[in-house]
Amino acid sequence: DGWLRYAPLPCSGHCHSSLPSSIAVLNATETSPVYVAGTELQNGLKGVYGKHVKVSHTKCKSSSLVVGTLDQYREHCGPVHGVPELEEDGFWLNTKGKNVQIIGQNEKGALYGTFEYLSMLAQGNFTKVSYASNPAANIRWVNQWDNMDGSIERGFGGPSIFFEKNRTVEDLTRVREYARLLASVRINAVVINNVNANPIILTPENLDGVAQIADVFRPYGIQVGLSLNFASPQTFGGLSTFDPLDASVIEWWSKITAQIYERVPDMAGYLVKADSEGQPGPQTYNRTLADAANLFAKEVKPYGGIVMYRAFVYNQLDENVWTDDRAKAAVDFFKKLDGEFDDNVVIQIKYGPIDFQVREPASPLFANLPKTSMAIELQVTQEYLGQQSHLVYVAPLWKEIFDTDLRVDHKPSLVRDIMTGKRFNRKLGGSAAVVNVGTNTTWLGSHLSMSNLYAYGRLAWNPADDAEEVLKDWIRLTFGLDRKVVDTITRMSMESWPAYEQYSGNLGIQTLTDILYTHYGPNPASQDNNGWGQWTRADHTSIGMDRTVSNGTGYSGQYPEEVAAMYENIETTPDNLLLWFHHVNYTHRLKSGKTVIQHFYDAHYTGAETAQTFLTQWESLHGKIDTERFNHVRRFLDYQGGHSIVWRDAINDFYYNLSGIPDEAKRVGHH
Ligand code: GCW
Repeated sequence: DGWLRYAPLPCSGHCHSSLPSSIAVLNATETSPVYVAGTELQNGLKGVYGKHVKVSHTKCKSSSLVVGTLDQYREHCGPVHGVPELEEDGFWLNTKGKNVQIIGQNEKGALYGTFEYLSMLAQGNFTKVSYASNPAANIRWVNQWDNMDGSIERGFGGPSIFFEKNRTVEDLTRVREYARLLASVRINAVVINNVNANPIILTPENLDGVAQIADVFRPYGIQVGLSLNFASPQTFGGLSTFDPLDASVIEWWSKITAQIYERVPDMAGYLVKADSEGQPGPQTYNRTLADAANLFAKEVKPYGGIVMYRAFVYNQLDENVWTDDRAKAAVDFFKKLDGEFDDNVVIQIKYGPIDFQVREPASPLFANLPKTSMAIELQVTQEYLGQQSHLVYVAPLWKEIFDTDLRVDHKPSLVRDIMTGKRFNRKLGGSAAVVNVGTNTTWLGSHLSMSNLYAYGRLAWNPADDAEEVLKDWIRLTFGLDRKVVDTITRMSMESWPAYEQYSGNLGIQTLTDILYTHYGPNPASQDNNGWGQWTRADHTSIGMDRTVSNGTGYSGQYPEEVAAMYENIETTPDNLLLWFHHVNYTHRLKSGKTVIQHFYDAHYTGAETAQTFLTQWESLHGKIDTERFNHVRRFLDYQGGHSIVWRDAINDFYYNLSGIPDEAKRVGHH
């Protein structure tokens, strides 16, 4: 149930009389989101306050709560008063009047409003409110990297809930539960198969299965999308080519698209990873990435679908070349194509230019596509961030990216306003997060990681929301209202990303985790001497990537003037991105006055110390959390405390051995 547990709360004071006793649901069709809203209300009120409420479909006037769309309201209940203009998927929640009104611009909106109301009640909040809430963006997607054999790439919560043995699964119970969770945080589409896509998703049997999955998601207002393998016409369709401009290829994709939409008339669209990490793409035929994106865009357009085309395109590089830089790849590939993408193409851009690292500057691509729709790509699954074995609340990281001002044309240009489409007046925009839930009962593999999924949904709806406030809602819904529980989990969570950064990759070194195989645990040597381009360029005397225009890779020049100037100059580059932009001696002094190497040593101690407090903080909650969850979380935090020491010593020893510079506090090399 995640945060939708509807755990019992005591009903005190006017509680019972403030709760609705009868509900009018303005749509009697069982598969409609408004109907689902009614069921959810019934279950919620029963679960939280033990109150049984009757549901009717027409008795508008005599019910104490009405849920429906604006149109349904007018039809069944008469004119609506005081509701401001609602945007697509928006809702109006009014608990001030005689009866509670939950009115959506559409059915989805009504369901979202219902979950909002239930979230208040489940947090014991009886404040009288009346307000409208509208989404900041229309793309609020999640991606699952589920393989057809049931494994999940970078998934840490067990096998797929969608696929097994190259087929879609029969029992869709978990799919329905996932739909419920996602709808409650206003996610409106899910791509169910891995971006490293297997063409057999397109067999008739599997498309029938996709249709069944879509049927389960639909009542929750969630559309299904599919990842495509660019070479499918050849490897799966038997054509001699997959050239995106070849007539037979275009016809093949038309047929496939028609077969899909016949089964899933509201399919959200396609997600495409091409010319990336060995995936086939248009470059095989010297076609542009826009040729590829537009091929699919034209196919899904008549059905109202969109194409999410991933910006994650880069080549293997040579570290001996000082100016080679993977961080430059996205702008190099895409900037020149700005304006050439069809209007239902959205470029899906990872938040930073490399790959979900613990610290990256915002991708400069956001500043370079004013005539193209964009969405940001985030990860809920903690691929590089401890893989759910470490507590890392990631929302504060996302917020730093959202709030970065890229100063395009010397005007305020927050990433959040670019990605939502606001800054450049694009109709489409928003976000996609790689979630990778599995069949594990905790969904992601660990209870505390669910704060990231919850926060993702909340911030997809409103990226201006506060990460800590969102977290507190999640804690209350998940673990109850006890003050100490809320304060403790808040503190641990808010400390977690900074701590993880301190012991796994500080000063903008991006990450020191193993990048070659597992993406887990310390391996500072793995960054260099290979073609992946996640280099630290560490040697005996110095470290960091010189990404300046004057002396380095030129990456800083991909940002608009003001931002470029800030990063170009070592004096104005923030310490937490120093080694991202500059190559310096270990003895270089930071703004704090410390040398780089001493900061490394100290930060690894501080980060590990903080991580070691998580267990004791958690243990102070003994008796306040059910034994099962208490022990499950306890085991992870115990492990994290130990692993943070492994991290600390592995990294500190590595740089001590490399630089030969002693630790002023005489810890490193002496333990
Ligand atoms: O982060 C890297 C991962 C790959 C992933 C790729 C991508 C799905 O290591 O596992 O492939 O990024 O985002 O496409």
